[in-house]
Amino acid sequence: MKFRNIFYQFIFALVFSLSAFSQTKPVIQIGQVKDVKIGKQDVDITLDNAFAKISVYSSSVIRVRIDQKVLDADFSYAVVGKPLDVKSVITQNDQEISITTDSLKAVIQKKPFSIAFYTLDGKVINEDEKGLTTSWVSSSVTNYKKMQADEHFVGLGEKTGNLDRKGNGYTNWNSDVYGYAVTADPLYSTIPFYIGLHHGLNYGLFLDNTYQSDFNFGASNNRFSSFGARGGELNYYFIYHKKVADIIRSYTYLTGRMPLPPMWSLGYQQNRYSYYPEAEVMRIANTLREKKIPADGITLDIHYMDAYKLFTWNKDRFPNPLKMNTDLNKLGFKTTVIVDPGIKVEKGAGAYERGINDNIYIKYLDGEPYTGQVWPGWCNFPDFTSIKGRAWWRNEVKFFSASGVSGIWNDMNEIATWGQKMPDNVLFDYDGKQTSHLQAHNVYGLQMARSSYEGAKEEFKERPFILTRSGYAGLQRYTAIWTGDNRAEDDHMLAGVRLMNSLGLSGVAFSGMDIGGFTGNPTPALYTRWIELGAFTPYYRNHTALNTKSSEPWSFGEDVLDIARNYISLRYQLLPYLYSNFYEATQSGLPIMRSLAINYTHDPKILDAQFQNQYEFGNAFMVAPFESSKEYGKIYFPTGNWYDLFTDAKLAGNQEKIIQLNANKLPVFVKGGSIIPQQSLIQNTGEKPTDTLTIHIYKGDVANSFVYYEDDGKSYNYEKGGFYKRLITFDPVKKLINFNQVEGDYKSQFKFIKLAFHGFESTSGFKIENKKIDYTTSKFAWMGAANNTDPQANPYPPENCLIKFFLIKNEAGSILINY
Ligand code: NBV
Repeated sequence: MKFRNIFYQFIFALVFSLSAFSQTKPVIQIGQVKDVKIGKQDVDITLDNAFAKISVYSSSVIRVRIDQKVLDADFSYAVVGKPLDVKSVITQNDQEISITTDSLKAVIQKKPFSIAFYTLDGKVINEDEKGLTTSWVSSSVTNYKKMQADEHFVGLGEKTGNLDRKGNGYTNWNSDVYGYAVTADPLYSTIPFYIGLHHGLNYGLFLDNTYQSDFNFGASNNRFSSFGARGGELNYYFIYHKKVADIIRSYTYLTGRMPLPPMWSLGYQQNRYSYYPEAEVMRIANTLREKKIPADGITLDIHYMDAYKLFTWNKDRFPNPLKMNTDLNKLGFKTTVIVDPGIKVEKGAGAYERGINDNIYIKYLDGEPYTGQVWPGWCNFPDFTSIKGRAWWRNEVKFFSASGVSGIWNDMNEIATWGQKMPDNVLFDYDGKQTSHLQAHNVYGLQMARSSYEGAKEEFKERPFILTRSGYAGLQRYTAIWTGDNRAEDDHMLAGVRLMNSLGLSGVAFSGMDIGGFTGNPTPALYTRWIELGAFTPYYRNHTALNTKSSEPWSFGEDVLDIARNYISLRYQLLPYLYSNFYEATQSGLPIMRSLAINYTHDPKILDAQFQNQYEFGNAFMVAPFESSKEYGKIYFPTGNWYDLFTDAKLAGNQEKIIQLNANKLPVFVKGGSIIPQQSLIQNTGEKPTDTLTIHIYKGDVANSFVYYEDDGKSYNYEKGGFYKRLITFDPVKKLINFNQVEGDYKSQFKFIKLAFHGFESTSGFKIENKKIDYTTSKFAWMGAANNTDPQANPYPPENCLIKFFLIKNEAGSILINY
């Protein structure tokens, strides 16, 4: 029976594709529904000109697959989440098929085929443009959606431009774009996932297709938004939730979430192209320590290699890498090294020969490995889309563990070669489904980063840090990403913020940009602004190109150094807050840098270009970045109540306010209701803070909570219960603060909790479980006050900032405080 079905399907497909070939029509429409097979959670549909499968993945996620031929076996480099067994009611009549879950309804019109998604109370969330629906032009497939009244779009990964993508079109084809313009497209990575907003509704749409893909959000048209790819299936996931945060949660359910990073990777990283020889690396590390600039990472760029050959050290520059890295470790630094995919073609050379022996390079049809030119000269490239290619690379990674390296930085993995024109006809294994460069290009970087991650996980003693330039949807499972070769210009600093916010909306929580700019030289003012801002980004790395001036924090004079030190110090004090936020990202996929589109989605002001660079850092801080040249800046305060981080000045929500800008003060505000843990200043994450954790509580009007998370920051013990986690809630209506019971068996490094209350002028009588306790009022200097040498450059401690605080024991059981 099954065989007969397959046979008929095959004949049908054959006749159909022959007829498609003979058609001379320039555009082939999907046509009408001819046959429907309803399963428990899915529907198979045969159409005039295509085959489709619609399946329920969860009550909020519906997957649509459409192809001109019978659908291939399911395969994805991005999606790891399996469909959940959920209630779905599927019915049909002559006109339509309807699929209803607990949270949405999909209606498929039969003549012609089109899909619409509705809320359960009948509002249109998203619908095919009925005249255009789905069509093919040669092998390119495109789905056209009706542009809803006042519809806006955010996300789509590493994309330049405005937060609101309406009126623009974008292409996904991973590209090496040295010193790119702030309007350039495409850049290095492909994440074909966006979020649509209209009428108070929001949905996510993820096109899982690795060919070049194109998105049109009403660019030169007012009829539709569209998405499509140059080949392969139209394979998309439609996600509907009431909150954008839940859309990100579902999207990262599908594409996976980041693993817990090592704590050191949240510290400050010092980098340049390139630090060498060893003496220079040690000079940089020692200077950071001497100048009391907290730091955890040193990064080695391509000059550490012997003639740029992968898996080698230049022995003149680095005679004993293991010793150097061990010495760095003793100073509290971890070493990250760059890797490129190109393996130099050189008879007798170790890595090259091992690659030939294991037959892992990408090839042409005639069996000759593809040869392209990069740093070392002519190179072959491992096929990271093959099991054996990845296994080979994982084994090569032993070279780094043997040299005491802690992080791997994957560069040039778009693939970048001189000339930038890699031939279409190079073949890739694509995990047993051999394909051409056209389909494999956009996942090459992802698979390289994956191989580095898996190799490092096997070989390194502790959690590795992986960084990549190129990637595809799902990259967060293996790696952090940085935004490549930006320029030392104000608009690049701001564009970088939007790039990272967009990455965050697209499932990537761990991102960074070259602080100070890669090409060119920043003015001291720009450098100052950038290094301040960097403290409020997930990956905090200063980097600059080969022929630029020095860019270490001490290179721009004493005033800049003081400010840089203050903000880096502030970052280190906020690590308990930051690490808890990273933990949250591992659980929910929510980013660290949060575009205001996440929490204030339907407030039209947040999409206004004058406020689009504002973002939240976790749930507590709102950062408002401005060009370094500006003297005044207009900030929008969304609903709620806000505090100036440095003065505790109160600011009402729902207002625009012009503030004076000051070189030594990044505009950062705290949301009323926030709960922020802070530790004492340390110089690197290997150093122990004092035994007291300060928890700042800002008076607000609505209840809030914070999941505090702590573990050893380096091992995998947390997987076996080696963590310390507790929910802290603050309910201003009930006037209650509750430290819930601790979960996990890790012993917190903090014995005491110092509660610091902001904005509570009129309170009195704090009680812990009926036991009245005293509290003191004090001038409480936090944030790098220890280094407050130059009051001109340093706004701390804040003047007029009276914070009431008291100290309690950090007990495992729940602690209830009322006032
Ligand atoms: O390896 C050198 C650089 C690196 O510093 C940079 O961060 C990468 O984006 N790399 C590109 C190679 C090309 C530089 C012109």
